[in-house]
Amino acid sequence: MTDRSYDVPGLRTQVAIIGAGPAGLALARLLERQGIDSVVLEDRSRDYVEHRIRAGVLERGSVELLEEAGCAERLNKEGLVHTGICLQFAGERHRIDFDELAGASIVVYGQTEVVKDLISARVEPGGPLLFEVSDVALHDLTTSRPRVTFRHGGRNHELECAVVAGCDGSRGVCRGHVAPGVLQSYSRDYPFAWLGILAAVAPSNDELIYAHSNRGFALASMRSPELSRLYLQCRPDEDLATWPDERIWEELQLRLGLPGWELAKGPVLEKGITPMRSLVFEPMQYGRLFLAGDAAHIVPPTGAKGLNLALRDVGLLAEALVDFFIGGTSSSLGSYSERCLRRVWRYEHFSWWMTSMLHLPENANAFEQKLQVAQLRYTTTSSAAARTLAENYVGLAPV
Ligand code: RFL
Ligand code: PHB
Repeated sequence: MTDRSYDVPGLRTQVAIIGAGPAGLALARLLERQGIDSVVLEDRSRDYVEHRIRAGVLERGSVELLEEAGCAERLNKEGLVHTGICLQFAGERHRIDFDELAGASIVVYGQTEVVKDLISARVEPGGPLLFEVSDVALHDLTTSRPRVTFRHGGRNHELECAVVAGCDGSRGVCRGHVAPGVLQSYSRDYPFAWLGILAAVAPSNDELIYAHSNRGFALASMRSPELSRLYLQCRPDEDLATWPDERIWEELQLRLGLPGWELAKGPVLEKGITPMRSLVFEPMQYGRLFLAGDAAHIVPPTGAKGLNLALRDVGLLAEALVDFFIGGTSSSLGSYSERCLRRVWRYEHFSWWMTSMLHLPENANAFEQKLQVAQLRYTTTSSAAARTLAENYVGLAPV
């Protein structure tokens, strides 16, 4: 395409990064620290991106990547280190000890905070990051000089680059620029969703509780010593209006409560419904376009893997781009997709397994529920099975 109607020519960079979510922002920082230029284009406002409530669990590998990006100071101060989680079923609560089983821990720190830290590290030294851009389009991806056209501040712009990083999430535009027939998609939709709340109340338990119950799944998580994050399995077409706060607390207590253990309630600050989906696009490369994070794959949130996978992708992409721009070799870029997809499929399996084991099956199938309880009992009583969960959850499973 040679559309030359753009009136502000001349923008040039090494890597054009589309999307200022965790993937795009972390990639920009990792490249910046290696002296590689990038421009980040984001279609939402800074305020919107910084307050979009999503994930909350970081693997040690993700923490290390954020340290490498020079953005972990507040995370290391305020993040809550957890050495295990609880699995609850049949009225029993069992602990999976990550420290003992996998010699590792996780850190609870909201995605909102990760994004705020990455944005301030980018904009304070004046790194190019444009919010509220529109009409992003990619051109000449199969040449060595791709271009990105977009609108910003009421004007058309054109950005010349050597590589485009498609970090624009599951509803982004980058994937749509891959030639027809190149991408293969693999997906699974689940017959349920999560109703999530953020509440101004101290967490009722020191660790996360994943609860299986005959009323459906529930999860008690947190954001800080003063903020709880809680989820309930619901239908994908559930109407949020039918869930006043009082009903949510009642249902959470029914699914998470145990004799002598009550969930503490508090003002609900935010609520929303998250659909559940497994989806992978292969390959994650097309010419000079490299997809990363949710733009290439989605996992259901039960394994807490979406954010971690997005960061792992850009860790590999940053290394490959260093080899390309500084080392002058393109072999790491050439194997980027294949190397990412190994971890992607490991995490797809883990997320699907956790989801299938913990959620009330369609039509409350009694046979499947019995299998779930048998699997949960095995996972909490066999050290081999518990280790499988622990290794995957903390992110140490071989890929
Ligand atoms: P993101 O975070 O979606 O960031 C993509 C960015 O690209 C922007 N964008 C565009 N920019 C320019 N031009 C365009 N045409 C653009 N189109 C989109 C978007 O505005 C956005 O800023 O993807 P990234 O960076 O790959 O990060 C992935 C994680 O955000 C994601 O995997 C997790 O948050 C998934 N996820 C959850 N994961 C968990 O582990 N636990 C959770 O509780 C959890 N909750 C969630 C979630 C994902 C959700 N989404 C995507 C619907 C809850 C929700 C609602
Ligand atoms: C969260 O705190 O938002 C969270 C924690 C664990 C999950 C999913 C979400 O598996």
